[in-house]
Amino acid sequence: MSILDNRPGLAHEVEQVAEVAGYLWQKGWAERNGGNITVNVTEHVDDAIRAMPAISEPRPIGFTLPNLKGCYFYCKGTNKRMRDLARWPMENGSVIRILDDCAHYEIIADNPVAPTSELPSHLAVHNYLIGKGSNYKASVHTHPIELVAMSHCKKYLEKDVATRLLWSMIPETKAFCPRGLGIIPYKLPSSNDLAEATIKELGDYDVTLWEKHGVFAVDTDVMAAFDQIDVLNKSALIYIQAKNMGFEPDGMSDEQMREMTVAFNLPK
Ligand code: 2HA
Ligand code: ZN
Repeated sequence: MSILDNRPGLAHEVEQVAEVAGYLWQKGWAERNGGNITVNVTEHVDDAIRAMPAISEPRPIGFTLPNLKGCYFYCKGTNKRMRDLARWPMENGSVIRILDDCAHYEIIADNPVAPTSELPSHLAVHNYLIGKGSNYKASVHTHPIELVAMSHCKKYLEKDVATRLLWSMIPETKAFCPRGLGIIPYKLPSSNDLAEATIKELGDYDVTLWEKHGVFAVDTDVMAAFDQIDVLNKSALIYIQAKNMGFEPDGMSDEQMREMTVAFNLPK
């Protein structure tokens, strides 16, 4: 028996997570247990799920997150591999219920797999998204090689320098990542500082670059969040290829960027 049985909506969400987990591994962005994914699945929760007994003791989140009252999340498991999650999502992740105090959670299905080490930052982000009335349900953290490499250079950590460079490599990047790439100076992984800095940047960006670590992206579903990271990293690859060929790429001109921004009705 699985919580996914006879629940096509919920099963689809988890299948999408598994599909994206496979992509992260294939791209080389998910070494060992690297990266994590959480999805707010509350809209798929029925009375039978609400009545399901916990299969773990209540555990502290580390924050009190008032907007998460009554919410349920599918979370990648801590220390689990994306490449394993791709095949067995309910053995390498679990569904959790936020308790009414909004400070604790419990695991309800299918197995007592402890959620990701980045759970406090993921849940704080979901709390923030709900608070601002966003329809975003998914957050993805991963280690895309070329974007992380760029984060080792101070020049690309200045506000919107990387965004403008990456947008100018290929028209699709601004079209499909219209809010650009926010930058977060290095912070200890899993720390509250990292969570707070991420939330601050998500006011202006859907994708943030954690210096010398990875990216954190949010969107309506896990596939859309992955796509935003993928188009940015594709641009980074094009930039690096040009540099490897021995020249600095011209990039699209300001006029070409303006023309496209108007034609596709993108934010300025
Ligand atoms: O979950 O990537 O930042 C493993 C990580 C932590
Ligand atoms: Zn990480």
